[in-house]
Parts: sequence; C-alpha cells; structure tokens
Amino acid sequence: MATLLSNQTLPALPAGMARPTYDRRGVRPGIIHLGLGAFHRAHQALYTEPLLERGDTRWGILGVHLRERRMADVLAAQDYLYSVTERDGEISRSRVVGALCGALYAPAALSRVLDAIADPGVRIVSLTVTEKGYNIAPAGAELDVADPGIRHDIVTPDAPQTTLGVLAAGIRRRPVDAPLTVVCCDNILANGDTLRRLLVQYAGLFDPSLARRLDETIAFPNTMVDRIVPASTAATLDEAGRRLGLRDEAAIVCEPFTQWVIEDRFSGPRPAWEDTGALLTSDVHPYEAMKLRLLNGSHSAIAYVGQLRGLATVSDAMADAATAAFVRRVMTEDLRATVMAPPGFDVEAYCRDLLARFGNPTLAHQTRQIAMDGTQKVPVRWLPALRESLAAGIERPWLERALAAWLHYLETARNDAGEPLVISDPGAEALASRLRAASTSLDAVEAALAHTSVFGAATWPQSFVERLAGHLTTLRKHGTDALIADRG
Ligand code: CS2
Repeated sequence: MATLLSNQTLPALPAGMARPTYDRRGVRPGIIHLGLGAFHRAHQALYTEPLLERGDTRWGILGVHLRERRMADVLAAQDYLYSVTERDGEISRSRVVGALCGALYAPAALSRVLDAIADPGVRIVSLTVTEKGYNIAPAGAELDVADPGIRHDIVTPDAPQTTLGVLAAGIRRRPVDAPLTVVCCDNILANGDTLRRLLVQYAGLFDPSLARRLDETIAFPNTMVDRIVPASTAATLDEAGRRLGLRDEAAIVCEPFTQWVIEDRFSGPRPAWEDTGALLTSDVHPYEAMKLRLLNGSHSAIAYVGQLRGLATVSDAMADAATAAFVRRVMTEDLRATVMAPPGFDVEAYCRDLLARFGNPTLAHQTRQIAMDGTQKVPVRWLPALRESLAAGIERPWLERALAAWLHYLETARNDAGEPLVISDPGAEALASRLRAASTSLDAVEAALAHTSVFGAATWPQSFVERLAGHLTTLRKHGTDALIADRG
C-alpha cells in the first residue's frame, strides 16, 4: 500500500510539483463551503490558494459535506490535502492544494457546522450543491414547500437537513452585526438572486425577522462558474498515485480551462479573487446566459444523444461525426442565436473553444454523469431559449431534436441498441410515466409538456408540439441516426 498524501509526506512529492509552501497552521477559515465536491476543489479552491500563498491567511476553506460522509473522512486522513491534475492533449500538470482547512459531514457534526457559519471571522459561505440541492420547484424559481426535507426543517429549524436549512440556521446563530456574503456557485439561473429568494422564502415560514435580516443585510452576488471536472474514478486515483508517488484518495483530473465571473456585490471583506483570475463585474447575466446555454445546454444534448447512441464519454460523442455535427448545430446555430454576447466578448471564439474542450480526449467525462437530473437541468439550459424563440415565431430545429431525444431517453430508458440505461434523476419517473402512458407520439408529447413542474404553466405552440411528436416518431422507428441526420 503506497504512502498517503499528508502534511508529513509532502516533501516526498516529485521536485517541481506545486504544493503549499505557506504554513498551513497559520490559516484561519474565512470561507465555509457547502457541497465539498470535486468541482469546488478544482475551481474556487484554486482561486483562493494563491491568496494563502501570498500570506493572506484569512481565507482558509472549511468544507461541509451535506449528503455523504466518505470524502470528509478521506480528506481528514490526508490533512485536507489533495491533488488537481489539469489535462488535455497537450498539457498535463499536477499540483497539491492546501486551501482546505477542514471537512465536516453535516449530519454528524451539525453543531460545528452551524457554529462555523456563525463565526464572525467567517466572511463568505459558498455553495456547490448541484441544481437539486436548493429545493427549488424546477420550472419556477420558487421554493418547493412540499419537499419533505423543507417541511422537516421548518418544524425543527435548529436541526436542519437541507442546504437552505443549514444555511439559515447558521446565519440565525450569527451576530447580527457580522457582515456575510453567500456565494452560490451552481448552474442555476441568476444563482445569487435565486438563492436569496429561496432562503428568504424558507426563513419566512418560521422566522420572519430572520427572513428580513437575510434580505436586507446579507449579500448574494450572482456568479458564473466554469470548469469541466469529471467525477473521479479508480483510474483517476491510480494515475495520481503514479504522478505524486503518494496515494491520493481525493485526486481530481480536470481540464486546464477555468473561468469565474462574480458580481462585485459583497457585504464585508472578501478575498482578492480578482488577483487570481476571477472577473469581478457589475453584471454577470450575459456571462451566465452564455455559459448555461452554450456550454451546459450543449453538454445536455451530448449527454442524451450520447446515451442513446452508446457513447460513454463526451469525447467519444465528439469523435462520432454525426453526433459532433449535431452538437455543433445545437450550439452554434440554435443556442448561439439566443444569447447576447457579454461586452467585448467573442462568442464565436467561445463556441470554437467549447467544441475543442468537449473533444478533450484525456478526461473521460461520462455522458451518464451529465445526463443526471435532467428535470432540473433542462428547464435552465434549454427551455428558456426555446420559449423565447417560439414566442418570436422562430423554430430551433436542432434544439427541438435534442428535447425529443431527452423525452425518448426518459420514456424508453434504452439506447439505440436496446440496452438498458441507468437514469439518475429523482424527478424523471413522473415525466417518464406520462410518456409511457400515452399511445401516440402526439399524446406523449402533449402529456409531457403538461408536466408543469418541468415545462412551466404557459402553453406551447401547437406547431412545436407537432414537430416534437414527429421527432419522437422518428426516434421510435429509426433511432438517433435518423433524428440527427443532416437534412440539408
Ligand atoms: C455539466 C456541468 O454535469 C453537468 O451537467 O454540464 O457540470 C459542466 O461540466 C460544468 O458546468 C462546466 O463548467
């Protein structure tokens, strides 16, 4: 068994491999991060690490796991050190990161988590808890008050289970005069504004004065985060072991690209993230729409068509000529037409770069991973673009095909070759059963679009419904080859 990465074994790393050179014992936690997954550790933590390196010891990160214990234990055994390897066809570089100063598993250490959020030395609470971590009713931006976790938390707000519950309970314990900024880093629309609204709504159900305080004194900047960080596998860990000469059970492999745009709206001191590559700006929305639609929207198209075509990874999908051509059209023809470029931004170059990033052959980013939680993702990534276009009388032929592919994927849970697919989305069954209960494609599409928690309450134009039904019929009869084929 190889030696584990830890403070003590750091000197054994290969010469030249970047690692923390500051005294980690002097670092204080100034950031509490909820949802300590690979994405945070490969993204926001890397914008914070150079600040610690240059001696600003206020910004150590205390990470919180809300759902799973394992990674908190893994990180503790490694003194919260882990490696990040950035890789594409040309670049391959690894570093060890020291910005984490602790990792707590909330259900087992709730009081410590709440005390940490309440600590006036903590200035930032950041979050990456995925789309479904916010108990948001998918089609809208309202709190899902029927959610069992939320119902539990409003009855026992000091023993919360949900993300919103933990955040509100921690803030409730915090001195009123200690400024705090909550930085949402998930791929949801207007993420800061949305989190503020959900949290105020949640707190209003049991403590109106807390709701007022949240609304009036806490800052919730909007952000756009971007880096492709596939879930780690046994192969990731083995490869890290070879590079480091030490075992790293928390190793991450990701792409070299990274981007973070943050609305400059903080309450109290903040890390100088603008010095470490982040863009602090007064308006994140154009960046957000561009990223959610062009990157995440195309990603979801790759995921569902890829799953149906038996293409396991994003780079496999991009190596399949028909899929790659389809994805390019979804992105550069349909979605591109719905986004406004941020000032001074070259969106064509952005699209070219995205297609190259998707082709990165070294990442093994699973289409199955991106396909997860479609009922949360599709309403953010595709439906606003479709709604806006249809309202203006414009068809989006490729995006409409992608939507049909998702419905077909949900309905059949089988790929083109008839093999079963694993669908991981708590909201999927309600939609899939509507599709399966219908006898014709038209009935199926009508039933699906009437599922308002995903598709919203407004009606969809009949011509659109009919086009979707046509695509569904094509898929049922001939599979994805016929759906995505170039019709000139
Ligand atoms: C992906 C994102 O899994 C998914 O749904 O689309 O995680 C994507 O890789 C990131 O948002 C890239 O910044």
